[in-house]
Amino acid sequence: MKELVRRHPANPVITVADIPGRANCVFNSGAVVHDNQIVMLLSTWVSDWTPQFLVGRSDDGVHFTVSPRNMVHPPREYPYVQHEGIFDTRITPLEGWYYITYNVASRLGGRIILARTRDFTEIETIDYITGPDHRNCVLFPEKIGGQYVRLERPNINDAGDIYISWSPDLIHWGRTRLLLERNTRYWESAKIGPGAPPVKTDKGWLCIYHGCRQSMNGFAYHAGAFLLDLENPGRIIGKLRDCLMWPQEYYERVGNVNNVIFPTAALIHGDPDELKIYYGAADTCIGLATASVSELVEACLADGPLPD
Ligand code: BMA
Repeated sequence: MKELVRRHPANPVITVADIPGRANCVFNSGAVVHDNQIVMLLSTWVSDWTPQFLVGRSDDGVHFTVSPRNMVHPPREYPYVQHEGIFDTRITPLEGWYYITYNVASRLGGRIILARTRDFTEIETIDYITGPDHRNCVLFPEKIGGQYVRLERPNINDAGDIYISWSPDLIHWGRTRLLLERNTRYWESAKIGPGAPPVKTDKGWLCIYHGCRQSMNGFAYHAGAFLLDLENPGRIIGKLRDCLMWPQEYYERVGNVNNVIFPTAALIHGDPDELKIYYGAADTCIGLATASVSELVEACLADGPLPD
């Protein structure tokens, strides 16, 4: 397969050196375009392994300035334990807000919280929007058929498949259906989950997700892509057979958790055919890869709804 993505030569674009103070890692962080800048809600663990969410801003999508102010405090209710963490921020622009979802880990299982902001100066926590045990959740950037829509990964025995759910108000979710099962290909045989919030294209919703294979040394995380029908996003109309990316570079292969490429944002900023894919690398730093939107869409369609 032709390479559909190109890693940015400045990778990794964000490391702990960009975090004010002392941090162990910065990874798997959601991002959006706001005021013509790329704004990222950086998921970082400071030196005693306490999680913090910091705002990073960039004019070019490559060089980020990071504020030292922690934007989110973990909930006191639900048996939250600081060393288990809050992480995996995802951001969706929707109806004038930036809606943020993130994972709250707990010995009783992870849950997803919904929060929102207008401009990243303050973040308002709304509520839990899943029970346990859920790991990743991304919102679509508009209502479809009068309902809000999300993709999610229930975490069952540390495995996962991708489900789609619907809501009238972003709080109450239902009509949950299986969208894509793990193990359609070997690179995604152990678990899959949503990555970046879906991107609207003229041919469908382009979704960049993660898929894992289990090796003798643990999971290896890859990035993949599929395309959903615009009016009925519960229908896959194209899916790449191959993964888009797998851990190849040193910073993707070696870190706090080795062999992790975890896509978290797919943004159009400037060139309308260029997708900027941000991803956590080895649970330690953040990489950027670019791809042509039209090439990705055509490649998904060419491989068909489900691979042979
Ligand atoms: C997943 C999430 C990710 C992380 C990955 C590998 O379950 O927690 O944030 O990148 O594990 O550790």
